[in-house]
Amino acid sequence: MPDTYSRRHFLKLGTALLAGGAAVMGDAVPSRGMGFRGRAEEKEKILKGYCPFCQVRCTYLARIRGGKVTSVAGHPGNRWTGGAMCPKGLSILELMNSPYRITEPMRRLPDGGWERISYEEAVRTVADRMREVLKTHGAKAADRVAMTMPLWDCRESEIAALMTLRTVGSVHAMPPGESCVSSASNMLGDMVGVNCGTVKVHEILNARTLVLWGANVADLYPPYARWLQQARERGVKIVYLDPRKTRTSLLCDCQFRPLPGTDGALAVGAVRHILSTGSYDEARARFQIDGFDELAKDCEGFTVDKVAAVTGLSPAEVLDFYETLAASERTIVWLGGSLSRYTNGITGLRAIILMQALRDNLIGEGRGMLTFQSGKPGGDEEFVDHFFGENTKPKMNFRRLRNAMSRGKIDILFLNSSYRRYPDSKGVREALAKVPFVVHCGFFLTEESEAAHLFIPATFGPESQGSGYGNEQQAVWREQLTDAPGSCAPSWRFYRDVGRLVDPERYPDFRDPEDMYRRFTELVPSWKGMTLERLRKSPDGLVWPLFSADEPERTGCVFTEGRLLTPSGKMQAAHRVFGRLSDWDYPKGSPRSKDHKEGYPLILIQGKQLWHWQQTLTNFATAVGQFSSGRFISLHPRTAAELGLKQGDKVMLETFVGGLEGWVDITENVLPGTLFTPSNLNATTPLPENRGTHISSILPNYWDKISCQHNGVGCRVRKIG
Ligand SMILES: Nc1nc2c(c(=O)[nH]1)N[C@H]1C(S)=C(S)[C@@H](COP(=O)(O)OP(=O)(O)OC[C@H]3O[C@@H](n4cnc5c(=O)[nH]c(N)nc54)[C@H](O)[C@@H]3O)O[C@H]1N2
Ligand SMILES: Nc1nc2c(c(=O)[nH]1)N[C@H]1C(S)=C(S)[C@@H](COP(=O)(O)OP(=O)(O)OC[C@H]3O[C@@H](n4cnc5c(=O)[nH]c(N)nc54)[C@H](O)[C@@H]3O)O[C@H]1N2
Ligand code: SF4
Ligand SMILES: [Mo]
Repeated sequence: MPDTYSRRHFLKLGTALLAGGAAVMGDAVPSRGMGFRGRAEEKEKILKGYCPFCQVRCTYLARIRGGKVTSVAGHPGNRWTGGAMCPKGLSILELMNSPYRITEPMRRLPDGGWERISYEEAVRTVADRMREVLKTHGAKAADRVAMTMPLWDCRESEIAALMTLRTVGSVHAMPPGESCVSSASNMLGDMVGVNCGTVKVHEILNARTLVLWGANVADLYPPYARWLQQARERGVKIVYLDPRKTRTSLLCDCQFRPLPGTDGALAVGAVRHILSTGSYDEARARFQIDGFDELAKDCEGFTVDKVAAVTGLSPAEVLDFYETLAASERTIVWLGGSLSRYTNGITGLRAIILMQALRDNLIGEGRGMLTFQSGKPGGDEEFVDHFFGENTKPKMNFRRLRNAMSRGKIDILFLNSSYRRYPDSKGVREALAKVPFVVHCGFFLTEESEAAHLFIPATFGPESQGSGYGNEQQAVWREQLTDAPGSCAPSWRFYRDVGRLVDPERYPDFRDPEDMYRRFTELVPSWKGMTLERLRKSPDGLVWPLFSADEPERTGCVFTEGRLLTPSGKMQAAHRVFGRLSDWDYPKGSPRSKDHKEGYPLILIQGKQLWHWQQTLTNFATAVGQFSSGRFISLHPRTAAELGLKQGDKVMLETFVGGLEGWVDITENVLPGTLFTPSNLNATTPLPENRGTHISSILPNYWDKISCQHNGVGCRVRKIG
């Protein structure tokens, strides 16, 4: 057994790296040995920043000469990434300098064309429009203005935008979470009292078993693959649950491949197995779980045979999985985003968390849960309320906003994201067409700009300073590396300028993100110790919260008092709204569910690829586009044979909502009866390898009680051409 990886050792390492990092950090310093002997003002500078894309939040060191960024490389002092960055993040230089980038604001003309306008005019147009809505609707204006939010370039942009909405009283900002992992974060919040990971990634080195539950770490968080490698070297058993073989499969000791959307049954069966074999401490379980007495009854139907029939695993495999869990003293479960992408996801997630609680795997070393997002650091609401007064209004979710748009009840929509992130994106597009004023902040001509009346060119991360946050609950700081081209404006500036025009009395006149950040640390207690000085020095940021400047970071288990962080210190086995384990059923629209549609026998999964970031940006970069294979549709050899399809056949992939074209890729990486296709392609990129009808256009508008869903629906494939 590996000896316990000491937290002290980890902290020491972190501090050493931090000290090393500080030598190059702080103010810009000239780099050595570059072989140039330019004038003093042309000296090369090295500045620090972080990648604006995924939640790993890789920090980097960038070289700048003559005001231009010449290179970006992962920060070697980053304890979470080990100095790595993935190709998506590195494509930022190409994206910044892309010839396809739109760098001036544009207004839609009556004939459908665009007219270039100045930044000042764009800001004035938006502010006038907001004042008009206020004049016409008074207090009701609040429900006529809404916003979709991206994973912003920095937190200050996000806060600035929230405040702009508040100038008309609106709180209707749609976070990406609704189409991301909010089922997982809500279940964790409800059951253990924190809406994100309960440990940091390094804790997996202290576990005996690591379960990657739909967590395709190697493709989705490449810099974390090294943690899996290290864990394996230390003898941690890595078990991967994914219907698909991926790059992560190579890093694991074993993989189980349940049919898509059936993990919940497997997890409820695990709870049953633990209870029926007595492999738990009853006194402790009763202490931690409210409703413990009903649990056995709730999962009694989920016998090994039943679970095997549902998941498509053999009874021996199901038992093997359960016995691995029962034999493990310390288990960490890493929840993949895909668990949140099925209408039955919340029940499965509840069962996984209960399974961890029963085996006493939530509190203490080598135990806990990791997720595929960072959780939201507190303080935004406090901060915004400080200027605009306390908000008591409930927020719409996107499902309601979509209805409101369709009924002509929304006058202004700030579209700061793709609309293709929501299922039934064609329906979303139709709803958008009913909004008289859509403002899109973006970078390229996309489906979103086609839907907009005003286009505001935004800046890429390195073109402005600001703070961000990541998976390890770490906040990071980025310096501005270079000026943005043309009239591109960072979102914090655009929203500040609009907000100041609409409501100069209340909207704070902050100068830049640094100014806002400093005010934030003064106002929000949990951020008091997260001083900008400390943040700037650190090579990988600071783990929140820090209530004072001399407090050390907390990188261990979040349950420091030995109890859960829910108000009662306990978790509920069942929930009034989210249901109980006995509610588990196939996901909506699945060929196996009661409400399935005839004629769509295959199960569809779609997902992300290593070299692409979400729906939009990297589709415009050749550096990553070169790895793209367009709209391929992976089918198992048996399924392909049954359908009479050959490798490379051109096919139509159809759900009951619609169809799109692709080509057949025959591979055992997918299960018989299922198919996989990538989620990133879009229709307007000039790069043919990334061009295609977006997958959300054929996904039904399904939601669970929390979020919208992307996977598991029935589909069919037929040959064309
Ligand atoms: N390369 C890349 N990495 C990213 C992103 C990106 O756009 N590109 N986005 C980031 C963001 S915002 C997020 S939220 C995360 C999360 O991203 P995820 O939502 O987790 O990513 P997916 O690729 O949709 O799914 C991950 C894996 O789940 C598997 N899967 C599908 N259905 C099931 C199922 O029923 N059961 C099980 N056990 N597994 C299933 C898929 O085969 C796939 O390998 O990724 C982050 N990382
Ligand atoms: N079918 C399908 N749909 C999915 C997923 C999937 O796997 N499959 N994954 C889901 C997940 S996990 C997520 S997180 C979402 C992500 O969905 P989105 O948030 O829509 O992701 P992107 O495509 O990255 O959106 C990029 C756009 O956001 C805007 N933007 C980016 N940064 C800024 C900024 O700083 N300021 C402003 N004003 N605008 C900015 C730009 O217009 C840019 O073009 O998609 C979800 N939707
Ligand atoms: S892993 Fe995530 S944060 Fe790191 S470079 Fe890639 S996209 Fe950026
Ligand atoms: Mo996401």
